[in-house]
Amino acid sequence: PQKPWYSTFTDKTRAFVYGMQPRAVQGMLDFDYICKRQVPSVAAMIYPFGGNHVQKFYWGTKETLLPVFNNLADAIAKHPEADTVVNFASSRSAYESTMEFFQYSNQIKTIAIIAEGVPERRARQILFEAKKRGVLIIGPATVGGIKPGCFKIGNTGGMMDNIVSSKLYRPGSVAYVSKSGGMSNELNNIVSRTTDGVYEGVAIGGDRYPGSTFIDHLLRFENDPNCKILLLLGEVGGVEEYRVCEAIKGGRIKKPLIAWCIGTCAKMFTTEVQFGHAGALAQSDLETADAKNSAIRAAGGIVPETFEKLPLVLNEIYQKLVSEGTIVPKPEPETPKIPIDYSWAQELGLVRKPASFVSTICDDRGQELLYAGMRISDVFKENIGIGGVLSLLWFKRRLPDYACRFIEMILMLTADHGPAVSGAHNTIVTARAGKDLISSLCSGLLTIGDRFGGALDGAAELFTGAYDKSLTPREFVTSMRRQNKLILGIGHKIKSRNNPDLRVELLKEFAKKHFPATKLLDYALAVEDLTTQKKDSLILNLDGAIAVCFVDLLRESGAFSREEAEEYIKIGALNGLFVLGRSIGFIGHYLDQKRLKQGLYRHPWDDISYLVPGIETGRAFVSQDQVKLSIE
Ligand code: Q5B
Repeated sequence: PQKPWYSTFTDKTRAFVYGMQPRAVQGMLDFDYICKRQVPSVAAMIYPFGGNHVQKFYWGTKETLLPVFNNLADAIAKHPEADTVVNFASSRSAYESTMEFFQYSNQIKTIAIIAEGVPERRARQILFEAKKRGVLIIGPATVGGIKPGCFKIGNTGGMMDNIVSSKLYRPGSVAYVSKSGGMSNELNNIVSRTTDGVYEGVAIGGDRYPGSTFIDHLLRFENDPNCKILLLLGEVGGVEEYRVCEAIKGGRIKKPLIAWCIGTCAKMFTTEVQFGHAGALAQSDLETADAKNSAIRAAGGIVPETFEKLPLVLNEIYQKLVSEGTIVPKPEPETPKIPIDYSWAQELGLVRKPASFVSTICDDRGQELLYAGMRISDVFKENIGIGGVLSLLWFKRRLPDYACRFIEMILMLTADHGPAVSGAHNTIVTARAGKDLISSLCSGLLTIGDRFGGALDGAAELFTGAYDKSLTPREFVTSMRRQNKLILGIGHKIKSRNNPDLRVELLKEFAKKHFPATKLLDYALAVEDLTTQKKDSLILNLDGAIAVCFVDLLRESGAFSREEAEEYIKIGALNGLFVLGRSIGFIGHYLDQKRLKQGLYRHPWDDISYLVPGIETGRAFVSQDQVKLSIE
């Protein structure tokens, strides 16, 4: 059924929200929900960027989907029931988007324009077009309006607890119109405390050329039989209040109209004052708040002595209408429970839940990033270096300076060892296969393990275990041989006693010079003495040297308890050092290959021994038996 002309919003009103404003949309849906609306007031959002899609919102405590259209035509076609637009377009695009909506003025009957700073020329063009097409404009520069139990424009009314405390979930008898959105919140509060509540409230916006004015809304309220008291909050600047005076005098407004124009303090200034709103400047005596208050009073409106007395007057008029039987107070419905967002409830300290993650090393929530409690600015002020940062993030503590320098030394020494090692080789092959940096890096990193670069944890465990069991180096070597196991941290493909690994020498030298004790290093060197007797290449390699030195650091620096030291060996912290250091080199190899524009790598046939059963390989004929033998 056709709604009466004065009833702009009903509990069936459906709207398009123009612009990506999920918070405002959720606010509208929450309002609908506590008003017990059957259908959400937002039919769809219109957002010109991206494709048509859906977005998730809450309907009470459950979730629901709302469509987002990237063009008006689709939205209009899909939702012929929507006659209202909440236009969140910026001041730059509010004109164009509103004009576009006018093309559908056979369907769209109300447009709220939220943007501030719409050029006055544009505002007047909108106004002209709206009149021509019979579209009601609320705004620009407005929060909108609210009709309890029916419809809320965007962010009007503020947070849900505010809306509930002003009882905006059910209609009262007082309808107000103001310029200011902020002051309309104050009116919601005053009206809810002094009467049976707000019937409808509209903020027309503070610009010089609002799309609709006081009189447009007051006449709607006058004609609406459910509205019993009219409330006008005018302000300094403009002459719209005089049109209200004429309406009272002419008998077009008969209901009690309480009014106050704010800005009476302007007279205390020696010059004219421009208040917060663009239109809030008296350009003649007629436009002062005092003049307008007097005129309304003279016309028959009820104007209190001061704004502070407004609640009193409202209450008096309300009581009078109740005693006359014009207003019959309705039984108060139960205060609706507001489903509050989890994050807000948590901020208020109302809920708790066990976290899915626990994190103890870093905190990015505050103004400043914290590494294990240390401000990122202090990291630089105190110049703790990458060793210091690593010690904070890996071990959650500051380590002595020599320990930080030792960590940095490890990262530098492990950074690269040429293109021939397994990891660099893989990185290079992957880069040449056209893959990206991360894939190439990962491909290199995935080769790190017991044999290549990832022997640190194993070495630490083996040497420490043997040392703690008080095995002599010989007993240790023999027991490993008996178990047919290689000693991790021993042996190198190219380095040997005769061709020592200088990196290991540098490490040993540093540890000997700076560490309080090097018990594990000494033990490992004694093991090396034995293994190199068997083969020159069975030296304490880089992995082994880092591992034993790091155990010495964990145990002897005084920064860790014995349990912590054991734990770091067990949980694989030491391999992390090689991984981190060598990533530098792998990335270098990746960049090198890309710079050199190296093409796809294919391994040469002559470097592969094809031992395929019964097939002439071109080099030699290999029989089935030979293959079997070579496999065995
Ligand atoms: N034998 C490293 O092998 C290598 C023995 C051993 C007892 C051992 C081997 C090994 C343990 C793992 C380890 C880290 C595979 C190495 C690194 C980073 C790098 C790399 C780079 C970089 C070398 C010859 C004879 C055999 C073996 C015996 C060998 N290792 N006995 N304990 N550990 N080590 N990995 O040279 O009787 O003749 O059969 O697995 O610590 O990855 O630069 O390249 O910076 O990138 O191929 O430095 O030592 O020796 O296998 O021919 O063995 O010695 O049982 O005895 P090779 P093999 P036998 S550092």
